[in-house]
Amino acid sequence: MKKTTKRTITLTGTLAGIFFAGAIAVADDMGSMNGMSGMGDMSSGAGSMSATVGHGKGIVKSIDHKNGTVTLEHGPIKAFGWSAMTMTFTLRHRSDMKNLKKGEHVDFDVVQDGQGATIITKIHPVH
Ligand SMILES: [Cu+2]
Repeated sequence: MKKTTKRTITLTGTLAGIFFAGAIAVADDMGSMNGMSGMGDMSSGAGSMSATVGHGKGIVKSIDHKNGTVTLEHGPIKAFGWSAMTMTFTLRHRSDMKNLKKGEHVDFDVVQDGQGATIITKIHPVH
């Protein structure tokens, strides 16, 4: 009789312990899930910023083969809220330069690297 009571108490204690541990584990999971979703929001926000691609049309003003840049007089680029202006872009692919000539009309895609540089990822003459 005494033995049985003792075992029952021990068993109950163990079950309570498991349940308690389980409850903590669930709480931990929820905490980490919240943390992850928060980080996910942050990283997706930063990712979408750097992944924003602007589309523009312009005229080639000059090409700098040494530095791999091209200066364009370009129209508005809606994705970045830019108005028309003349500016210099870095070409992601230097091989694009050989398709460009001064005075030529071009279509281009541009991204910002987050460090002040504007990089043309695609550019081709419009005929
Ligand atoms: Cu510009």
